[in-house]
Amino acid sequence: MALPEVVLRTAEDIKALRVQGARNVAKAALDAIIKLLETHPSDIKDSVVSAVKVLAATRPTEPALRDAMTFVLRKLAETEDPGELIAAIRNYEQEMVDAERRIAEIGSRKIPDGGTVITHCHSSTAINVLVEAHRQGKDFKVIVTETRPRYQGKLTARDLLSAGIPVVYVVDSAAYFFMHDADVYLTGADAITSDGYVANKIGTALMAVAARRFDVPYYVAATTLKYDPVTAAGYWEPIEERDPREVIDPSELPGAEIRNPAFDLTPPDLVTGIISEIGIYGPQVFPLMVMQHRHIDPSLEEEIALFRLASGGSQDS
Ligand code: RUB
Repeated sequence: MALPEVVLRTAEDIKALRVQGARNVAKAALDAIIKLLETHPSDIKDSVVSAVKVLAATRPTEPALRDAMTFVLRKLAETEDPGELIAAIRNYEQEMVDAERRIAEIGSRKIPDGGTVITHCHSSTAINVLVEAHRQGKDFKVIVTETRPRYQGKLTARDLLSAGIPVVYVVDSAAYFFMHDADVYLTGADAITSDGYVANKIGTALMAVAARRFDVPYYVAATTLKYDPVTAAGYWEPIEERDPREVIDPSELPGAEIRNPAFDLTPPDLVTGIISEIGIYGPQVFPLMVMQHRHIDPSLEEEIALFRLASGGSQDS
């Protein structure tokens, strides 16, 4: 069936990074489903399932997006009443907001008054932590890396400046140079695997290595939705490889292979703690806490089904 404009437009916006950051991506997908239910309230089953397939496949390294879409499918199995579905989705979105608020509260305690924080990319969750620490009257500055190739660091710098937080904006390759000025390295996360690896914007792991070199603690601000349950079933966290033209016009380097991985995986031994809505835990303990907190069925049937759908079965050989 032909999908309504709102779903296709949202999928395009996510793919083109006009909507970016794991939380924003999951919310945009849920909002598109709400719009679909509002505008096409009859015979919803096929249209919602098709929308979920398209939206879940927009960005592969996003368990929060997949969790949101799994939630929609689970609710759809319970009710096909558009009003009830919309209410359930709004409730899920509110839980995401509440989780980020709790993370901001917990994480703000790790921001040193009079200190310096260094961050990478654009994470709503990490920014909330910094804004909350500032709201409490803590005085600190944030070193923000520009985050090539798409310069998400500019978004972070703008958000922090508009909250009144001093920003030092630097190129990615200056991260080592500035790391020894930092008291804390703080980022968000796209995915956390069952063995404690943290997927976040490319360059995050390199900065974690630098942080370790200077004994700077590395905290990851992430809701429990970032835990990727399918990794416990042996699937690899997929790493999205984007269009090489984001890096350089290939005609400038004829013959060169140009690669553009969007994320890297920081190993657990470089992560001090994951700041989540259920508390701060080491990356090895975090998966267990999430499984308990979210009552995830260890068979992972629904999660694996959507993962296979979203990834086009790329790991099923
Ligand atoms: C964004 C990114 C963010 C995480 C977490 O990458 O790496 O750190 O998505 O964001 P991209 P949040 O710009 O490629 O989406 O904390 O907002 O969920």
